[in-house]
Amino acid sequence: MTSNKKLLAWVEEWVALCQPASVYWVDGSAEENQRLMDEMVASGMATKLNEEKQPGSYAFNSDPSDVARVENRTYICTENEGDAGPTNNWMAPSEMKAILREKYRGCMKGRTMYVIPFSMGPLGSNIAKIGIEITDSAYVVVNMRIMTRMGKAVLDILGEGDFIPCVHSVGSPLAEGQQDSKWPCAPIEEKYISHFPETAEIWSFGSGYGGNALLGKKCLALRIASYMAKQEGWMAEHMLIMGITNPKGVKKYIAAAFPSACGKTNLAMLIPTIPGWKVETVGDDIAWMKFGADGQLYAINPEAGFFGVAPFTSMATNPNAMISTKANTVFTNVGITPDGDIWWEGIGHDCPEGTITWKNKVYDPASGEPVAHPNARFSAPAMQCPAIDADWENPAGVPISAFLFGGRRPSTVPLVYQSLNWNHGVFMGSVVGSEVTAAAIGLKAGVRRDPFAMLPFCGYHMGDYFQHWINIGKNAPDATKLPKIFNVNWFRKSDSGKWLWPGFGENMRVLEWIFNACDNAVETIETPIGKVPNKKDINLAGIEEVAADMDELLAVEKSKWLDECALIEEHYANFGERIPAELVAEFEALKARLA
Ligand code: SAT
Ligand code: MN
Repeated sequence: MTSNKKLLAWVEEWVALCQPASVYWVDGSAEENQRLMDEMVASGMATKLNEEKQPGSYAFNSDPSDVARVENRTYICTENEGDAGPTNNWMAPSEMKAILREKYRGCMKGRTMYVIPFSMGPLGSNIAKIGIEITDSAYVVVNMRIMTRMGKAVLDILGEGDFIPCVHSVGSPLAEGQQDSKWPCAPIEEKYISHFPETAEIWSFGSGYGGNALLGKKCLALRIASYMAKQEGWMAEHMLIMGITNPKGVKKYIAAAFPSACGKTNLAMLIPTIPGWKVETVGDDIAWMKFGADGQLYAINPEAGFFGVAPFTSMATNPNAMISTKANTVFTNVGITPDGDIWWEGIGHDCPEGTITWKNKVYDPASGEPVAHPNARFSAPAMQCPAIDADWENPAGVPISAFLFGGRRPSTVPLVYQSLNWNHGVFMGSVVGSEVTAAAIGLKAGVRRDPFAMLPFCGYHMGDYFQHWINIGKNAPDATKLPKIFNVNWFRKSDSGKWLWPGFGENMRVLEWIFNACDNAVETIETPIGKVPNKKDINLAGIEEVAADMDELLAVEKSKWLDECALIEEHYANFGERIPAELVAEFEALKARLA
């Protein structure tokens, strides 16, 4: 256990409020994990998968009301409302805490309170942070064991030091003798995913799913950490990290931010189609970055696993992800075949008869209902990824040469372009967006802006966050060593609606150009929006048929960009006074170049 006074007092306080039947300090061992899995199988919450096909793996089905992050129930609680900004739900800390204290009172009755010490980042890294999550969900414990470094080793490193307190309850106490449900949770209007960035605390109530419950991930590593990073001069970003080695053996690392559903995990695990190049994965979701003594920016992946969307992941789309999930994996809301294997839409073969859907029904093709929930997930240990980078646990991190931004843009945005300078690159990140069709989850059709892919994850005012990015450039120890900034768009379509770029492993060809641009080894053509490639420098060997589309893929059309500027104007208006002057200047300069 621990003699950490703050920790012991904190646990005691929450035991008194939540009134669990017992308290258990998680040690992170394999035996403990097995015991919890066995208990959950016995209670009917978990299904043990076929030991030959999926050794050490288990499947869970959530309640149909608890299947994803709940942005409308997610709060940033700062003393001043203005500091949470226009993109976050806000409540005053004292008000939120008063509401939640009442909800937490007795909320763990009949359940075990688990105390989970965890480290975001390699144990002992100076970029890493320690959190302690208390939870009444054993499902959370077994997932945190995959997604973080967790257990006794963390307490040993913590010693008498400080930690980020994270409180979680599914919000479903059990009365004496009451039968538990398979997925306990509270109704949607009682769920609260609350963050107190100014005091570095997380209070989550009512959901057992994903980022609502595994508090190390979006809550700590992005919302709380982004605020800490601003205070302390580092960066916590919603970015994958990958290593790229060229045929000469030269290696560079890049970090990339894309809104959801743009293939971030696929890019992080890309298998190059051009000979001699190698891609290795450091992380698929979050990057924490600090400047090293040599003036370079270094990144760590604070996580230890992949919490990936299962549907449409297959040996064709992402073999490295598939292989990562082949053992010791927790699946949530996927289908289970009669022989105890997993199945989901797009896995690459037909659904076996008799498969049980995520809603616990025998699959009926006539029903029109999917087998796996569209947000079904796998939690897989990162070290099982065949392409995991040798330095993925290096406590010093890996040096970052380039940042990539991008979204799904069927028109306007070229395949790739480079920023003119740091501030211009920050401008590019601030206007990232994806085009959504009217059908998509009730949103207005058009470009949905998701600056830096941080919209749901920034723990403070987004305008101040833009300023933080500007300041990182301004205060860099050596401006010549700052990562170069690029925007990519794999999703451009022809007027007739055909994808112009093949995507997937072929994206390596764009990464090759970026790699060379980092060394100033390719010619760039200046356009009003930034520097585009000379098409001769995009390697099309083996996909010569794409050559006919290259002009269109790289085109910067003035009229389209004037329309884009009108949309950016609307987007920027949301942030009012807090848009940095540097970004206003970049926007004005873009308009002047287009005029
Ligand atoms: O559920 S998570 O927040 O961890 C993943 C996601 O929705 O992006
Ligand atoms: Mn993410």
